[in-house]
Amino acid sequence: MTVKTALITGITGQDGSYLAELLLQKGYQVHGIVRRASTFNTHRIEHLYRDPHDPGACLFLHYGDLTDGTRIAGLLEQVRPDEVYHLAAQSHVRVSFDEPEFTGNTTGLSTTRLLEAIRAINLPCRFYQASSSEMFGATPPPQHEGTAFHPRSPYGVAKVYAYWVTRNYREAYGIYAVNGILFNHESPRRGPTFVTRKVAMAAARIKAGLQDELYLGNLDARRDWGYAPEYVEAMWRMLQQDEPDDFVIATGTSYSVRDFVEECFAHTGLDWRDHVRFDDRYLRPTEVDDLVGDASKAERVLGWRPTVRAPELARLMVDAELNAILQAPGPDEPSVEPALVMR
Ligand code: NDP
Ligand code: GDR
Repeated sequence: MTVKTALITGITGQDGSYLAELLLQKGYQVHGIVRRASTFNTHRIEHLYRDPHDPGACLFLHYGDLTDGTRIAGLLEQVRPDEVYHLAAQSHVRVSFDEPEFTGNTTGLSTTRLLEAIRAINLPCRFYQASSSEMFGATPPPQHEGTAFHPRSPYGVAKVYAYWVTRNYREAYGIYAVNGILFNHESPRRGPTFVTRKVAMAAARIKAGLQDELYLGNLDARRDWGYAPEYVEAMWRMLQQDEPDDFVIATGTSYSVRDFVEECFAHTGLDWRDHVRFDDRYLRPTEVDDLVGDASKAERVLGWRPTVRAPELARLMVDAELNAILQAPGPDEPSVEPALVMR
């Protein structure tokens, strides 16, 4: 049996780490692109790593940055993957208002860099684009594959560009390129500045007596929150179809930020109103008010169905934070991690 090879951009992120786990379980050889940082950024995939000299090693990491087209093309040529999962991005919506040009370059133009390299070297691979419900923005729910886009942030605008360039390379050059239009999905590995993780961490820390207050912005926004490990399964299924197509992935339910906060605090036996304060720094110049995805096409074609919804998600994220506090290293124990990309 031939071993399939996958290349993941953004392997050090939330989704990249779960996807790497899934593909390794399925017997893939997995290559990941990691950007060089002055601190270690590989903590989410450390548990998957084996020394590359080990004959059983199936995970290989390469330095690279989305803004460096020459390097991206060189890596595609070197690795020659069967499947490319393009997950890397400046993925924070609020930050995209502060860094709109950088966000356009990384979140938008990087998709063209990858697709153009695939076209130029005539690589017969399948390509997954991490598209987002943020593309729907101001268009009222429920949102599905045919819903008009009305992005409300530089991030959303960049994702619309990447969506269309993915479709264009599919139509123009026959590349097997798909858009997964994923609604918010969370986990204990979520970045700590996204609202779900920020709230789960704070609820646990307040319970443990490590902090007292939590500052948040708009509590009225509504999101369709799912569980990240289930969403990476959908990414993989999209690349196993006979024909390339685009799919919405969502739970079909919506909760407000306030609902999520209430669930997290109630799970620890606290009243959120005693601890949550408002800070307008967390507001966005334009907000996305209400997202509810209709994933019926994914259920019909991919056989994909979510099982975890926001209340359960809130509880499992708070439990993970409480466990992390219990297991935190003592003052004399080392807390450094190894660097995984060796050069
Ligand atoms: P994360 O923010 O957790 O991960 C982003 C990844 O991109 C990290 O590995 C990061 O590296 C990498 N990255 C950022 N900039 C660069 C760069 N210039 N060069 C190379 N790598 C870079 O995102 P998620 O895992 O949550 O999301 C994955 C993708 O899916 C993103 O494109 C996101 O926009 C999109 N998406 C996410 C949704 C969600 O709810 N999570 C929903 C819909 C779409 P580092 O670790 O060094 O920071
Ligand atoms: P979002 O996620 O913008 O939907 O993008 P985020 O968790 O940042 O915000 C969700 C909602 O919560 C409100 N909010 C706050 N948000 C943050 N981050 N911090 C706060 O203190 C706070 N207070 C209130 C926000 O205003 C917003 O309405 C995520 C990212 O993963 C994108 O990459 C992805 O494409 C979309 O989900 C789908």
